[in-house]
Amino acid sequence: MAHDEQILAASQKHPIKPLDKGQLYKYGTAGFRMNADLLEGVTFRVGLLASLRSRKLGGQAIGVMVTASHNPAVDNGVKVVDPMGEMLEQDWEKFATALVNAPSDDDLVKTYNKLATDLKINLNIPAKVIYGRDTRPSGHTLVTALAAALDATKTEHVDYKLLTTPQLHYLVRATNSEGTPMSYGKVSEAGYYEKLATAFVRAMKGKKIEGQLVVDCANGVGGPKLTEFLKYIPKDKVNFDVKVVNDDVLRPEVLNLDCGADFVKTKQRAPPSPKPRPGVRSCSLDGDADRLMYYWVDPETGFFMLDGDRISSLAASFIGELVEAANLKDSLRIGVVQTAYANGASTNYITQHLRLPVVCTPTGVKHLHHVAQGYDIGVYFEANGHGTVLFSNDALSTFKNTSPQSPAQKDALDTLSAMADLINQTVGDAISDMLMVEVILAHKGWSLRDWAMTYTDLPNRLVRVEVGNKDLFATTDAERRLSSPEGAQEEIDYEVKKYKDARSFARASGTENACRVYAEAATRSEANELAERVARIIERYGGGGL
Ligand code: G16
Repeated sequence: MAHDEQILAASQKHPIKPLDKGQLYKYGTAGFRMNADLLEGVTFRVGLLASLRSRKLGGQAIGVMVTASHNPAVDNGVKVVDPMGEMLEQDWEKFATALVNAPSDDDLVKTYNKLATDLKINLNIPAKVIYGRDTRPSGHTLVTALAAALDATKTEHVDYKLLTTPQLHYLVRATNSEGTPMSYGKVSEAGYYEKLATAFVRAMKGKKIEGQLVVDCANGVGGPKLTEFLKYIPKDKVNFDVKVVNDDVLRPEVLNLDCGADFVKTKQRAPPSPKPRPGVRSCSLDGDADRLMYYWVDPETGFFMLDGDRISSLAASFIGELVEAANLKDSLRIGVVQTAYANGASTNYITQHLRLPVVCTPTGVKHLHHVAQGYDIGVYFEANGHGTVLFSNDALSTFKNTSPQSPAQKDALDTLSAMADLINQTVGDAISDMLMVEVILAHKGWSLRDWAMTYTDLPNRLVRVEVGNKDLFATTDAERRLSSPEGAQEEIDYEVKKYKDARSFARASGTENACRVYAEAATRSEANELAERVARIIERYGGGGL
């Protein structure tokens, strides 16, 4: 049964807008992301893709998240989630791109049917898609377009309305694993909170959290969701004193504005509002609560940030110690995955001090996640605070089935099991990661200052460079080198050689209309200078600044 007429009629109501200068829409680092005005037709077409994907996978539920995460409020985005809560399989990104770029409604129907034929998809079997959105007002229009595509293709759908991105990932996995031995949790938002709260209490057994934690929610969906989650923690079991700030979701224009994880990471300072209280442990989420940054303002030395690299090394060291205490060091392989943005000092600390292998992948959690799955325990974080820790099924059954020979070994096994439930296994999750950090600090009896002492970051700088055409830039070697335009990499190499312990690279962002330049060097002023010089090269090769 084809859906030609229904798709044609519905598509006319949610038309695609052609891009300037014949450019094409692209499934980027995290799906389609751009000014929300361009996205209605895109989201409709992503709905077609999601229904095809569900049918291809025997009717399993596919997720669609409408969010532009760290981007400004005027942007929005749409991305697809696979049945186990992972990002859409990369082979399918080109099918999404083909549907979205079909020039007319007739072409769209042809492309849809061609994909069904080529991929041997039976259009008569049931399909299911579940979806959610962040707090951006444009989300309403976009989910309406999405639902129209799902109706046109006779796809069952569930609208979970406002969610953090990781909650949607959780719900996709919970839906598809329901009633199986691998059930991931109850299929509801409350089920997510219950799972996290129960695991948090187990992981905190016998430990205490020191002082207050101030959480900046970027004025995004994480604010109300964190407030809701906190109600699930039994006060008599864990005393977790959290002050939620920047949780205004009623004024859309303040989303990610001068606050949030991306602001903290790129500006390397605390959000100006509310005025930071010296010495207080603080963290920031981003607009859809999948990234996390810790920091405090020291009364003597000023602002200090603990980013994704720090969270990664903290998690790897703690889990490594637990695995050792559980006597499982020889049976479980632990690995760490980073991107080129990882500070060189963190990579050295992990390889030399923790003695764990590190793999570098291109930007985008979809890449890191995939590599981390190759380990029994795979720790992956991007420097921007996006990441998680994955436990293989083998690791999980080892924690459960090992008979402890001592109380210490039992404690380690219990804590490992609790951590595996606490840490979101589908995608980086700022709320779950925050709980993980709090557990580790409590177990180690550490303040943020103690955590910061583990190693010294190389001074670094990240610059956003607007260019005429970012598509001119292509990379190689896990984005550490430019393969085009010709000559640009040689110029970068020439600049890098002038500085001690320096490293720099440039790449086109997959979520913003800009390039990013990263530089590291022995001193702060050298890192800044190198970043500026490389930024000028990129501007010149990219067709001039805008
Ligand atoms: C998304 C991706 C991240 C990526 C970030 C920036 O984050 O999920 O993996 O690091 O974009 O990507 P790019 O440098 O290509 O713009 P988020 O939090 O915005 O969804």
